[in-house]
Amino acid sequence: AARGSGSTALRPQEGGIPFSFDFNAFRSRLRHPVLGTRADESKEPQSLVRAQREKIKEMMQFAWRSYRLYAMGKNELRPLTKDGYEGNMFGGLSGATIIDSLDTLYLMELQEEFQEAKAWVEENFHLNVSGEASLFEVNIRYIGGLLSAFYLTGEEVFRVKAIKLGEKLLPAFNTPTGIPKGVVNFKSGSNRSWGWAMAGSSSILAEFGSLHLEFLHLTELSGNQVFAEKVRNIRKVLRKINKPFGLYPNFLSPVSGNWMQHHVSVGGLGDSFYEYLIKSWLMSAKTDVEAKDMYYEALEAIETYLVNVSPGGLTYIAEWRGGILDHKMGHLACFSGGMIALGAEDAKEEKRAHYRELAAQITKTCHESYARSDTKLGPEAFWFNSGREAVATQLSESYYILRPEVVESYMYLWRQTHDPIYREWGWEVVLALEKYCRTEAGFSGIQDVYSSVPNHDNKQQTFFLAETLKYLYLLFSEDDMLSLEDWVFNTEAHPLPVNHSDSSSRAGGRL
Ligand code: DMJ
Repeated sequence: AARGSGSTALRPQEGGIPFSFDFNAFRSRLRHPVLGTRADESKEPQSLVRAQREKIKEMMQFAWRSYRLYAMGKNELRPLTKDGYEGNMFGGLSGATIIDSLDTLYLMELQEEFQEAKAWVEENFHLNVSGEASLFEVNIRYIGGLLSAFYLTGEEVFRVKAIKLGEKLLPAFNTPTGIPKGVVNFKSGSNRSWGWAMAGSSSILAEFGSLHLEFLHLTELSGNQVFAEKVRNIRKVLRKINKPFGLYPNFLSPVSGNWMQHHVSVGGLGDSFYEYLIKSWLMSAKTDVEAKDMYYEALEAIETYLVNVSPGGLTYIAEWRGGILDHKMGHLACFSGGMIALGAEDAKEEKRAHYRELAAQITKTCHESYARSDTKLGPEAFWFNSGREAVATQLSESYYILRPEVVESYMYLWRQTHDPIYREWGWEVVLALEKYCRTEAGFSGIQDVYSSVPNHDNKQQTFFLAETLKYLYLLFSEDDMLSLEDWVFNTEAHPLPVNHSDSSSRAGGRL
């Protein structure tokens, strides 16, 4: 327990990491208690909000218990067939739902369930696997989940496993530019790009652009500079490269360092790159000025070329293909309302109110995509053309897979404005999830949000427990629970601490 009150000794087979992190010192630097002060608990007017929070906690407990009953140790639960599913993104790693759930269970004070999850990580989370893994998915879910679990609890097992898993990802960076490829082979240490990424020639902006937060923390917790060096190099390449109209295309060659196609999107393939710029600035306690500048420059270009207002008055962010716009927004792009709200406070003074309003308008549009469906859940993509607005135009885009982005934006907008509309909208989602996605054995996505007879997809996605339920819970909690002064959420909603300390006194990398 040398590392502080929360730390526990490791079992011999886990091995140690020859570096110590002063957990108590870290905790003493936080501005707020992690779970907040709960000043509201005794006040009568808060009882409705408390009941709503309890309901969301019950949903988490149900999702967890269903997973535990039918799929414990597998990556995901299939609630209709009542079994588990491994998928092909994690290189043979198991328990993605467990790692993704740790911090949500902790936050909701589901202590028994948290202990079950922790025990599984201690006993059964083995890293000696040999498959092909997505660098991005392993990073945001496993590394992010383990890092948060460590920072919340001080339990050494999470720190050690995060670092060891991080080391297994490093071969992805063995490319001429240092821009990592999307897939890493855990056995051979070889890497490759996704076959669908410009015929296997490209790395994806959202993938290599969403490593910065976690990798700086890996350096912080291990004392090993290699992680920080890898992501600083990515930043360097991106800073230098010519950007068409200031925009960042989604496909980049890791060999030549050139863009491979001029497709720009704040939704899939681009999304969390922008998110990690503003969050790098915030996580650095506002010292990473380069990230801040890159974020606001990118946002200006996005506003100039991609943001539109529909004839019906809905603000949306279109996708850009070499100058031609697709007037559509993916569900994934709906995180941007929250991101723009989060970044508004540090914009130039004359832009702050404008960004707050833009964030509110985009979030309103995303709410419309929910409100215009029969289930009150939103489709995977919605269009603004041929007289239709904020609706999907084909069945193949009409599904809802328990994604978090819309409630994520409600949470940030609530914290910024305290406008009750965001809790109202969040509660609409809770009711819809209960009505259309809850099954006898867990929650499932649905294939058509425009049909009130649900056709379930038989998948309880890990991000439902990591993100959707966590953001809903936070929406109905006080602002000092995981205060945004102390924490940034990675793109899988795992909280990582802001670096409040003087960087020169740290043994690890500068966050
Ligand atoms: C999550 O894994 C992350 O939020 C990621 O950034 C995007 N996709 C899913 C949720 O929709």
